[in-house]
Amino acid sequence: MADLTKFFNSSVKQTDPEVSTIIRNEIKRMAEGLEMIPSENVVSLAVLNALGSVFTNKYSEGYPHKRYYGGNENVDAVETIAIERAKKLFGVPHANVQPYSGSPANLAVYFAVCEPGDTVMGLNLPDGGHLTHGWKVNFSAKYYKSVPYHVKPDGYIDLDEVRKLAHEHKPKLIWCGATAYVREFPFKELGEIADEVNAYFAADIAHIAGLIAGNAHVSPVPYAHVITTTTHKTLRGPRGAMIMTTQKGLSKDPQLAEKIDRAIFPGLQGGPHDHQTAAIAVTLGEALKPEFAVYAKQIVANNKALGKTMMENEVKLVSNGSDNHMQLIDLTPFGKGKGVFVQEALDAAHITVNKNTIPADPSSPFYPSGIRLGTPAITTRGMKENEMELIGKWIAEIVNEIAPKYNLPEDKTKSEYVASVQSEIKNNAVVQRVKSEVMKLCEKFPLYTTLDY
Ligand code: DSN
Repeated sequence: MADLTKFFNSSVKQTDPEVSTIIRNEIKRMAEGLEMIPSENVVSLAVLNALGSVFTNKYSEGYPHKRYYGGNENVDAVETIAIERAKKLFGVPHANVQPYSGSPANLAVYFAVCEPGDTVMGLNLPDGGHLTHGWKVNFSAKYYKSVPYHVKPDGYIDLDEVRKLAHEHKPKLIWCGATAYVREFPFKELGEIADEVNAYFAADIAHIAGLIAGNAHVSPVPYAHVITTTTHKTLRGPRGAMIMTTQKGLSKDPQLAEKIDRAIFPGLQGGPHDHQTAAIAVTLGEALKPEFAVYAKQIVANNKALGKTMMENEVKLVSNGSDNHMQLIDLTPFGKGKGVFVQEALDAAHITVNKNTIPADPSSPFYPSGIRLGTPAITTRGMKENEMELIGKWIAEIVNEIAPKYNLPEDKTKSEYVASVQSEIKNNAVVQRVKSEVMKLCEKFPLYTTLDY
């Protein structure tokens, strides 16, 4: 293995061998495996450098040129660059780059436009929606009245249901966005429904921000009032988030951008993470370059090739395919709650995915009946359609080998049963063979090609 630790880890190695070893192990895990969790990516060395910069030492409550602390001239400069680049990249009049991550960004939207008890609508979590869009255990359903909408059996958002529920419940806020949705989001149609009932329309583009930036997915900017996104998924930046207010949002409420800013600080957060802001600025600079659009389109092309190969090899996909960067494998033809076994087997073969609910899942979120996977990180490593065919076949082999073999007990012994079959799954001959093929492929596509190591 190339010794990436020389670049990433030399100071830690000198002072803290224990943590250094763990970092080294994580570099090895990433380098020798296919990262296919669709919300993850591989950031550039420039982003890593900015994230590991001295900006982590600084406090800077407030916004550029309006701070509560001294010594912020460089923080002002870098935050201003991040804001201007976000505005340019997405074509919006206002951006806030301070949210610590996606959930706080979404919380800030509620804080800005709703009062506790107001009605809100979002995609139901088991149908692919996000916790913060009104799932029952989250603040978004504890402090607001949540009316979830669903997808149809074909995997597309049920717009007739959304319209019916919106007219019946008159929500203050309607969310569009998801963690597990494979079709293009109907921003225009949902924006029209929100307008019919005078609701705010918020597009949470966390998963697809990079696709939108690279013109590989329709943009919500003409239709939404406010847009939230994380910066670490397809956008390929550090962990972090942004909230953008659109011209439509400012027309509905000229104070909206100010309300969003005040919701983040002083409403919810303290000092911004300036090292994160610097890394977001670098990320947005990268996303503004023409090669980023090539990357974004390749993510989608790779995902289509992957889906096609899996389907040709007897793997059932939710919605029979995908428009974006992710696929959802439906394991119900093998029984219910099989996601845990297939995740375990793919992990052992160095293909990292996550078990996930599928629409109308007959099992539960902890023991779901699906697998979520996608192409952002492996596309960053330079893989193309030919590699997707190989990977799709390997995944299909493992699904067809493992899913029929193991059945989750109905009673409370589920976790004991899963633990008892772990080592058998890991040592399965198909899993072991795929693992060695995956490792050979990974050698051809190093994690960091620009590094001289
Ligand atoms: N955890 C993120 C994801 O994996 O999609 C959503 O918050």
